[in-house]
Amino acid sequence: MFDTLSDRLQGALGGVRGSARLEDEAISRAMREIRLALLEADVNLNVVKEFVAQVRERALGAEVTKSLTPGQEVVRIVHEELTALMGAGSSKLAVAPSPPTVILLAGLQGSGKTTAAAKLALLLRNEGRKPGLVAADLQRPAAIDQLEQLGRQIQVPVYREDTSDPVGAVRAGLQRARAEQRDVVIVDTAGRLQIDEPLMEELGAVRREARPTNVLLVLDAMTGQEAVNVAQTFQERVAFDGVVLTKLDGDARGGAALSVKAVTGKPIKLVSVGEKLDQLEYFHPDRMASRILGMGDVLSLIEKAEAAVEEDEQQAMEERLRKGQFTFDDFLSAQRMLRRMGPLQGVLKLIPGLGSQLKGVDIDEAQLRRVEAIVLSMTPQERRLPHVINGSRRQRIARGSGTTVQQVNQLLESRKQMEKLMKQMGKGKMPTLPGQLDLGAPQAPGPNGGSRSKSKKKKRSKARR
Ligand SMILES: Nc1nc2c(ncn2[C@@H]2O[C@H](COP(=O)(O)OP(=O)(O)O)[C@@H](O)[C@H]2O)c(=O)[nH]1
Ligand SMILES: [Mg+2]
Repeated sequence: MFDTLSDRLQGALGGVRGSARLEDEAISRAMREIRLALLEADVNLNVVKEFVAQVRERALGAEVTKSLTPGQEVVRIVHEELTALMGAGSSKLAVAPSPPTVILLAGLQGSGKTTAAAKLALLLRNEGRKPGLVAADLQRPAAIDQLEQLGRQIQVPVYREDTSDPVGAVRAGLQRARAEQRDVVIVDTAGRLQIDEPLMEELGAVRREARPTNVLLVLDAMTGQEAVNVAQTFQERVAFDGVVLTKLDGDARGGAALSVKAVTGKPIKLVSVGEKLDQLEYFHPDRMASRILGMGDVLSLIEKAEAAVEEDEQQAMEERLRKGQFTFDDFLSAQRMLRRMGPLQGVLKLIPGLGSQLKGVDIDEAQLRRVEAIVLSMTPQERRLPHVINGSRRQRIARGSGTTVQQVNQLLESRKQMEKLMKQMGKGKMPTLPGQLDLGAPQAPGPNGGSRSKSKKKKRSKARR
C-alpha cells in the first residue's frame, strides 16, 4: 500500500534519522524531499504546503528529549503530523438512539459501493449486530442481482422491490428491516460516471426518505485527486459524514487518503484493502501513518491474528513460547495460523522494519508448502524432540517429503534459530530487526483498536466460524 510514497518518505527521513545534531540545512533538505514525495503521491498542493510548513516549524524547534535523538524526533513529528492530517478523530460509526441505525452509501459508479455495502454488513455482523441490506440502485437490474448475490454469500438479507422508484424501494426496505428487527440497515444507492444533477436529486430524495444515521461517501483511492474533487462536490451538494476509501490494495499513490480529510473536513471511516468480503477495516490514521513510514502496524497484525486464530490455540502457543520451546508441531501450527491471516506478503509487511526489507522479495508460497511437507514427514516424536533427528532420519524425511537432505537440514537449522529468538522474547527482550525504527514507547491504540476484552475476542472468533 502506498509503496512509492512510503519509500520516498523513508528516504527523506533516512538522512536525518540517525543524526545526533540537526543542522537547519539537513532539515531543509528533508523537507524538500518530503514535499516532493507528497506531490508525487498526488496529495493536494495546499495540503502539501501546509503539512511541510508545519513539520518544518516543529522540527526546527524540536527539543532533544532524553529518549529520542533529534533525528528520531523529526520522524516522530512527521508521524504525528501524518496522523493529524488523516484525522485524529474516531472512525466509529454513529449509532441511532433507537434502532435501526441506517447507513447510506453514496458515490460514483464503480467506486465500490455495492461491494462495500456487503463488506460492511459482514463487518457489523462479526461485531454481533444484525444487519440488513437495502437495494436502492434501480438503474441497472444487474446491480440488484449483484447485491443479492453478495448478501447470500455473507448470509445477510437483501431487501428489494420491483419498482423503478428508489425512494419507494428505500421506504419498503426499511419497513421490512424494522419488521425483522434488523438493528442496522445499509442502503446501497445508484451512482453515475460523473456527478450530475439527476444523481444529486435522486440521492437527496433517497436521503430524505432513509433519514440515515451515517452517510458514507465511497471513494476509489486509485483515482487520487479526482476522488478528492468528487468528495468536495458531494460535500457541497449532499453532505456526508465520512468516507469509505476503496481499492487500497491496488497501486493507489496515497493522494486521496492523505488529502480527503483536509479538503472536506470529513474523516475516512473505513478502508477496503482487497476484493475479499472480509477485507474492509476501520481506518486508524495513526496506524496508517506507521505503515507509510515503514514502522509496521503491530496493532493490525494482532487484530488479524486474533480473528484468524482460535483462542485456545493461541494460548497454547503462547504458553510454549514463554517456556522458550519451539517444536516442529509449533512450527506447523504457526505456519497454518499465518496462512489463515491472508496472503503472507501482506501479513509480513505489518511487522515493523520488515516491510521495507521485503520489497522486491517474492514470498515463495511453494517453499512454505515444502516446509510443511518436510514437517509432515517427521514422526510425532521427531516433531516434539527434534534433536533425535540424526543422519539416517534426515534421509528418510527427505525421501518422504520429496526434498533433499540439504533442505531438511536448512529447516532444522531455522527451527533452532526460531527457538533462540523465542527464548529471547520469553525473557522480555524484543528481538531487534535490522532497520527497525526505534521510537521509544509503543503507540497508544486507536479509538477502535487496541485492548479488547477476552469475551469480545471470543465472540469475534466464533462469528468467523
Ligand atoms: N481490488 C479491489 N477491487 C474492488 C474493491 N472494491 C470494489 N472493487 C471492485 O470494483 C468494481 C466496482 O465495484 P462495485 O461495488 O460494483 O461498485 P459500485 O458501482 O460503486 O457499486 C468491482 O469489480 C469490484 O469487485 C477493493 O477494495 N479492491
Ligand atoms: Mg453498485
